[in-house]
Amino acid sequence: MKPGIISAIFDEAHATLRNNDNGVYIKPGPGQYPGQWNWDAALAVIGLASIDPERARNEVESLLTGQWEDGMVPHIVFHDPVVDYFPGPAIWGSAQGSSPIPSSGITQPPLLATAVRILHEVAPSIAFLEQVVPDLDRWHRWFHHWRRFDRHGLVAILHPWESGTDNSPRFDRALREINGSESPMVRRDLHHVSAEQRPSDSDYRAYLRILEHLRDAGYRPELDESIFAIGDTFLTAVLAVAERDVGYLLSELGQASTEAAAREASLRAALENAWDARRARFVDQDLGGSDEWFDTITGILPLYALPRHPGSGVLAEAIADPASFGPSPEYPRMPTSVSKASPAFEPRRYWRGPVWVNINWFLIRAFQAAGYPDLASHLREHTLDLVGTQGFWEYYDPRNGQGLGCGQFTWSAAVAIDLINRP
Ligand code: 9WN
Repeated sequence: MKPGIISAIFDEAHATLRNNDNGVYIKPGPGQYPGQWNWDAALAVIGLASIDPERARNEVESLLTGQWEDGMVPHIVFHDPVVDYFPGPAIWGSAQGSSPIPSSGITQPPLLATAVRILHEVAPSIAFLEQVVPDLDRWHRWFHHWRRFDRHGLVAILHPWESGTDNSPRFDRALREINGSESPMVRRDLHHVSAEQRPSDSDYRAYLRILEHLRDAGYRPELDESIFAIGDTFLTAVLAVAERDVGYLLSELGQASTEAAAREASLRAALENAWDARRARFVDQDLGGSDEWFDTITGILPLYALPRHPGSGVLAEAIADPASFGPSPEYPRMPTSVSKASPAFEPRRYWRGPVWVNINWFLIRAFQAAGYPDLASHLREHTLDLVGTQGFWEYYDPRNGQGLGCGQFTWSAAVAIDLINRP
């Protein structure tokens, strides 16, 4: 890619982050997402690390202002009193609970410690680490306390929104068994994006029912009280790497990191156990007891935490395979979020087929660590070409690269900056 094109992408990306920045937090996108989302903020920090470390530090601090007393860092922190988003703070009802400011009552993939490590490596600040590392460590402990129902198993999510990959087909079985909520529901997302690119109404009714159920249980139900519980390979992999990184950050502070190392080892062991040799994928643990399975990108992503896994070769092949996740004449953009061979594949619907560049970031880092430099650098070039030709969208149609969902999207810009500055 020519240096002129790279520098144009970089400038546009930086401008996008500035435009979405309201001074307190960086919105995921201009209209649709009026709050601070958890893993979006972490990706923004990764993008800003090398260009505006002070702003990146403030983003971390902002997100942590929403940390609950028990350690959970919520998936949305509502910094603004009036929010044009459904479900907003009144529905979550968490302002009266153990949250210091209005927030959702669930969490999201814990990428923040990794983001803080990347930031620290570029722009070290021990004073900043002293301030935030204990909170990151507390959040990680929260996962082990509340979400390792089976000490040897994967980290459980209790709502599809916790996965970050909301309407992925991997949740279809569980959602089918949930009676949708009949509470008033305003699909504000559809004011911004066409319905065919978003989760369905019946998905939303189920999301709302699970929310209500969790809210009634004070957001801390026992496993047998949960109407939705999935051991999530992807979130487990993100946490395993984040445990490594919090261990590193603790050691920068001269503190013992043995507990973080033990937690990391136990998560890695759970991921090893989640490898399904027959399917050649990492497979979620459906705590509702079903083995319905779809071939989704999250079956490959745990390589990010286990780069030396013997399955790495098969996973690399699947990413490049035109019949599954790789580019084909009809679908030249890659990788699709669901295999094209899967009956669940829908090229334009959210987490059921489109290309997501935040996912590409995890894959690039995974294949670099796993010793597939050609694949990693192809994915990197392909991703930069996608954002360079189409702009920074939330997700992309694999048939023609058309941008879908929300435009001017923060994490797509942040990923581009990181891929440029840390190739
Ligand atoms: C619900 C903000 C978030 C991302 C998620 C993505 C989407 C929200 C929504 O947007 O979810 O949390 O309203 O659809 O699925 O990964 O963090 O960008």
